[in-house]
Amino acid sequence: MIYTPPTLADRWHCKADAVRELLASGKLKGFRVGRSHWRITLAEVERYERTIHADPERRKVIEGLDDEVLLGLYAGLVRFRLHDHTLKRWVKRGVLSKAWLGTGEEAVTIGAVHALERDRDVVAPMIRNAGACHEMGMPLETVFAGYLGTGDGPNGGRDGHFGDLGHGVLQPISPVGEMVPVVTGIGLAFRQRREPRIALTWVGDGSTKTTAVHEGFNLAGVLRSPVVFFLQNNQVALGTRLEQHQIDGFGGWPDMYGMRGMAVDGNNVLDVYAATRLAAEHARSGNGPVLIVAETFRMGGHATHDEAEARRTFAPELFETWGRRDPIGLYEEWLNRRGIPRERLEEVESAVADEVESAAERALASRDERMPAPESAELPGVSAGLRQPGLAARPI
Ligand SMILES: Cc1ncc(C[n+]2csc(CCOP(=O)(O)OP(=O)(O)O)c2C)c(N)n1
Ligand SMILES: [Mg+2]
Repeated sequence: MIYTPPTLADRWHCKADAVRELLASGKLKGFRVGRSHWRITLAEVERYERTIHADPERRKVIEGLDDEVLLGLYAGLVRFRLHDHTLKRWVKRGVLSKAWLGTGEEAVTIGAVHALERDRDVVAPMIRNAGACHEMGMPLETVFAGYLGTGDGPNGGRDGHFGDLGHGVLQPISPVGEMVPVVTGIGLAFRQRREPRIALTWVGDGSTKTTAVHEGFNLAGVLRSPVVFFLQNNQVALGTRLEQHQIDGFGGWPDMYGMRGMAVDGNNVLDVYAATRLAAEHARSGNGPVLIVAETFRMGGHATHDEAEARRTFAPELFETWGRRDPIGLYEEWLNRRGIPRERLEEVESAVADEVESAAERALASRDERMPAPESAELPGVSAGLRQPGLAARPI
């Protein structure tokens, strides 16, 4: 049975009147409606509820959440999706050449970040976790300036990878998996300085095939580094499906590295939140690292350039199955059943849509005035070193 409550997720993904209204009001300028098969079902709503009740410890955490936290999680999910929509729009309009999106996987990022002590913990996002930037407190306008590569962006327009340590966000680097040993080291530094802080990073299923991941997991396990690792299994790495690069799932991995292990429904923001809270407590109290395996699905391409190929990578039914598990639609339904009226959710949605829209407009407006001078791409010290004759003459 197809269940079609008037949720925000539905309005984004099918041609409902509300979308036309939002478009007419100018709030979602240039927004394109798509993926009409993203419909949550009653069976999935019930499954969502069962997941929340499955683990007594996590259930207790969820039952203790007040409306402020619940709506904060909701706002975070909406913000992340609209952040992605903005990037997609910019690609369609030729503002950006391509963008990497986390659409459909938002809960793994938002639930995890909200469970941290955001004023002292540190995160290292990968491309699928860009929402960690704004949820850790980086202003959206700065984030958008980062994509535009303008001088007012987080790294002065030097690189499309950005973070801000002031907000506890490490700047990612291109080789996947390399953040695992880095956060392990950061965790060790926290412990040596006796600071009650933890580090958290996400690793894709494909990235688990890199040496760095195994070195980092092993080191973290052996030295009991206070780190929470998320293994974000979205069933694919670029164009390689999970079963082409992994045998028997990841269930045995935490034991293999001597870490506490947890498995979560990556499309259930409450399950992710509760598991991360427990994992963070475990790591913060000196009990060592935790590896959380989150099952989710990449609803689009690796990036905006290969959407069509991605559609051919999996059977169409798989997109339908996961479309029925839209993390925002299901959470809206859960919130509503818990007694938060739809009007309240629409207010939050509307406020976040305004916030995203005006941040994007301001970032775009500053683009022409803020293009960095070419020489600003040099990093003091580092770039100077590369210019030294001895180094420059030796190709690496
Ligand atoms: C060490 C390394 N190898 C290959 C690449 C090219 N690359 C970028 S993303 C990616 C796929 C990663 O898949 P996964 O870890 O599952 O993350 P997902 O994209 O699914 O979120 C690859 C192969 C890279 N950036 N770094
Ligand atoms: Mg993957």
